[in-house]
Amino acid sequence: MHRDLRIRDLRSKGSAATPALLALLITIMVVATVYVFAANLYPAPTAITAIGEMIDRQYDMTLWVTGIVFILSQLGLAYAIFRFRDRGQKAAFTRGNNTLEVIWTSATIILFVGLGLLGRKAWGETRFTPAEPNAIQVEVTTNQFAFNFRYAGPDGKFGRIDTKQISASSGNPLGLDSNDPAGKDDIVVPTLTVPVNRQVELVLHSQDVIHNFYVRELRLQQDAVPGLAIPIHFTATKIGQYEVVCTQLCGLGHYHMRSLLNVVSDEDYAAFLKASAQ
Ligand SMILES: [Cu+2]
Repeated sequence: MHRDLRIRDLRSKGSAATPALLALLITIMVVATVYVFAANLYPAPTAITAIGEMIDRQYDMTLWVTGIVFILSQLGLAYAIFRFRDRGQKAAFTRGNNTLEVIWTSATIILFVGLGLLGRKAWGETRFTPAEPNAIQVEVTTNQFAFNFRYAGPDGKFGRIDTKQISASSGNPLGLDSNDPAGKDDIVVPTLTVPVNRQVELVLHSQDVIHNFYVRELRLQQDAVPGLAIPIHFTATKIGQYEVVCTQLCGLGHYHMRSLLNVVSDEDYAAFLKASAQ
């Protein structure tokens, strides 16, 4: 009995300083993270499609939900670190709490499945809904390290491609078959020009490795894969010039694989087609 008491007295009571410091650091990290998002330090460029706005709303909703969970869980962690610090007490064994396990597992499932269901429209509109029949067709061909955009020209028909005739140095980067009259009026340009408020369907190709077509303002990003013709569509609602970038690390020149999207008025689009057809 006498010996036990002595041992208890000698046992370390622990220090409040270390857990207090860790709890404070976690709280500062939470405040700093919330500030970065709340102050909107790095705002995304304004979306120029209706689907882009839908995606932004979905993104905001996801950020709110995950933000609240992040704040509560991190502050809870800070509280637990300080509250249950070593005070020299005997450690208690616990097998956990099944009710709590069920509650937070179910809550996580409901949140993630719920967000997925809410976001399905924005996703499905570009991926599973085919383009309107009267959408403007543009073929996008990527290679190391450039984009080429092909319009069907006045006849409305894309000419045949003969891969043996691909020769960027002689002005035929896509390999338009010189024997196919439908290809004679095809327009091949390094930048994409589209009219405002008209649906545009792009069909993505790659001549070598996997590239990507990404325009931030369209909130549209799609890989171009060799051997595949991948359709995507969009309707830009704001005239302007936007950057097209490749977001796949496609080789040494990847960093300068970029082009431009010009969203123009109907008149300017007609003028562009006319000027390019010559
Ligand atoms: Cu690329």
